[in-house]
Amino acid sequence: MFDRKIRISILGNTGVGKTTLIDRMKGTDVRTIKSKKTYNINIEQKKIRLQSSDSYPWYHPEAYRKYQILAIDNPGEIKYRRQWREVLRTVNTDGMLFLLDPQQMLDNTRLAMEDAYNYFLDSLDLRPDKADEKAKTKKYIFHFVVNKCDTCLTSPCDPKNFHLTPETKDRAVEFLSHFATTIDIFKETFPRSKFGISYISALYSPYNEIDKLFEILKVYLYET
Ligand SMILES: Nc1nc2c(ncn2[C@@H]2O[C@H](COP(=O)(O)OP(=O)(O)OP(=O)(O)O)[C@@H](O)[C@H]2O)c(=O)[nH]1
Ligand SMILES: [Mg+2]
Repeated sequence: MFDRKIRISILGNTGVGKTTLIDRMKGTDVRTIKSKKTYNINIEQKKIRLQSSDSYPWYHPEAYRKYQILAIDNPGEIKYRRQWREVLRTVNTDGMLFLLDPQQMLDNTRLAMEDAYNYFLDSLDLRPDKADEKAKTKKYIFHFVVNKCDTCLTSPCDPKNFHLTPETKDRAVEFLSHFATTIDIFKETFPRSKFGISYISALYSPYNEIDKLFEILKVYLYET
C-alpha cells in the first residue's frame, strides 16, 4: 500500500547502453551476457526499496516504501526510433533517462537528443503551436546520463573497483558540454520540467550508483 510508481523512458542512440542499464536495474550480471540490439519497446518493471529509506525512522512510512520502477527500453537505431513517439503517446511516462556514450560521434548523439525532444513535443500534441503551449505547463524529468565513463579512464578499468576519478569526470563533462545548446532548448521549451546529469558506467558502476539514478528520479517526482 506504500508503493509509488516511477515511469521512465530510457532513450539514446543505438549502442549507448540502454538495455544494459535496465538489466543492471533488474540485478542481472551484465558482464556475463552480451546484450543484443533492441528492436521493440520493452517495458521492464521492478519494485525497489531505495537507499534513502534507511534514513527514516521506523515509524515513518518512507522506511517501508517500495518504488515500482517502470523502465521503458526503446530501440536506439534510427529506423526504429519512430517507436519513441508511440510509446510517449501511449505510456504516461514521467520523463526520460537520456543516455550518451562518449565514444560515439557528436552528430549522432545530437541527432538522437533532437529526436527525443521532437517526440516529447509531438506526444503532447501534433499541432506545433498547441504542443509548445502544453510544454510550458508540463512537468517532465529530463535526466542526461553520460554512460560508459569507464571508457574515459586513462588506465585500464579495474572492473571490481570502478569509480569516477576527477580526470574521468572531466572527459565526460567535456563530452556533455557539446550538447549544452540542445539541452538549453529543452529547458526553454519545458520550463517547469526537472533537469539533471549523472555520470556512470552501466557495466562497472556498483549497484548503489545504479540505484542512485532512481533515487534522483524519486526526489524529482515526490520531494520537490
Ligand atoms: N565499456 C562499457 N560498455 C558498455 C557499457 N554499457 C553498455 N556497454 C556495452 O555497449 C554495448 C551496447 O549496449 P546495449 O545496452 O545493447 O545498448 P542499447 O542502447 O540498448 O542499444 P540499442 O538496443 O541498439 O538501442 C554492449 O556491448 C554493452 O556491453 C559501459 O558502461 N561501459
Ligand atoms: Mg537496447
